[in-house]
Amino acid sequence: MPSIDPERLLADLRTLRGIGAHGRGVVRPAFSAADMQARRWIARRYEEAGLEATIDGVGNVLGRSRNPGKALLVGSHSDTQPTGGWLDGALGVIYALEVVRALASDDATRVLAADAVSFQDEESRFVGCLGSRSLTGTLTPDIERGAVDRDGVTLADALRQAGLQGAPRLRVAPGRHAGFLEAHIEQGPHLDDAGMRIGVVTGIVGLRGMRFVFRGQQNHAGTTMMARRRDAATALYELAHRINQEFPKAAAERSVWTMGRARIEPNATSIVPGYAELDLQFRDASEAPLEAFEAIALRLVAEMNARGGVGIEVARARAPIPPTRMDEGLQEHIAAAAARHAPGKWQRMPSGAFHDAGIVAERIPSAMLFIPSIGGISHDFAEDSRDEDIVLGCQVLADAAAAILTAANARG
Ligand code: HGY
Ligand code: MN
Ligand code: MN
Repeated sequence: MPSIDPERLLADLRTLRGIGAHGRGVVRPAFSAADMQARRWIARRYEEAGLEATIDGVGNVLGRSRNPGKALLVGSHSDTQPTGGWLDGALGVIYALEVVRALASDDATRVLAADAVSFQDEESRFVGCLGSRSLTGTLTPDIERGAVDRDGVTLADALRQAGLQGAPRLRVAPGRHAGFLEAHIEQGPHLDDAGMRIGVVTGIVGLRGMRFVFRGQQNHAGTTMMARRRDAATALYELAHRINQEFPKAAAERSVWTMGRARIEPNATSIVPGYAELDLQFRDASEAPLEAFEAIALRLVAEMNARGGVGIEVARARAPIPPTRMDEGLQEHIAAAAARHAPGKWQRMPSGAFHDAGIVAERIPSAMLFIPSIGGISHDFAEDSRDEDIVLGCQVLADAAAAILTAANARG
């Protein structure tokens, strides 16, 4: 079986960490100067590993193997959240590079074709999983049209600033890939709490987002009597409170919802706010709770609008991501490799985070491997994993990749 090079793996992860470094964390939002610098570096590393590297028209970096036969796509994303951890996405991107090099250095696997990829904007600066949607042909004009970030920068402007506008956008070649493997940090506490070292992902949550816009009347905070107010912020607080009251009644075991972005204008202590925005995001492993949450939110808005005073509009805040099952056959290869390298220290589990694999799975059989996140922390500069778990995860992925490709080529 192929052997990874732990020092080379850790060195490349640390080099990538240094691009956009911010204390212990990383700030490398999609299309930022740091993001594009990282992508150019990744492309060079792909070429040095013998792949044919391309940065495409939405910023995906694809390293295509020159070997014949069925290929395996391996990778993740190298863009980060505004306050990103150093491993979210980066782990799977560098694992893919190391798997390519490990396969190439073993006589039994050097002929196998592993393609490596770093997807763009998985973190939803503009469109969640923009790159994997584009590569798999599920990025519709409707999703792309009007994509704008939280500072009002449009996707079109970001593409222009990154020098990508007009560059060809790559698509996966139909029938080329036997599967897609994405390794990722768990970003939650389950593996770390259980003392487990490898997670074999069974499914990825689906996600929806809604944006509520509140239009009231701006006025003086001292002279405007309470009965006459049309306070946009008070309406926002009421809706948020009622969502937190009602959603638990429709929640399933792993349902989550977050209201992590709000805007109150003019955001001044002596002014009754006339305008407010609230973003709601909710996730679950199946569609039914997502449907129920959306219906509850719309019902609450209708009830508040019927009272008058502040008008509430509902807009789609992001392209929905459906819940996705991971491919059973690919899972078995990851599980077999985990049992070999971490006997008794691996488990099957769902993913509470969404991932590019959830998008790619619509076109190519996909599977994921997790390593533990220390304390379950992620989307925070404090995100971290133990070196020994990082190394173990990559070796398990390399074994699984070799087994999948060997079986795929044996089938012809
Ligand atoms: O939010 C997520 O689940 C992913 O980490 N972007
Ligand atoms: Mn991620
Ligand atoms: Mn993330």
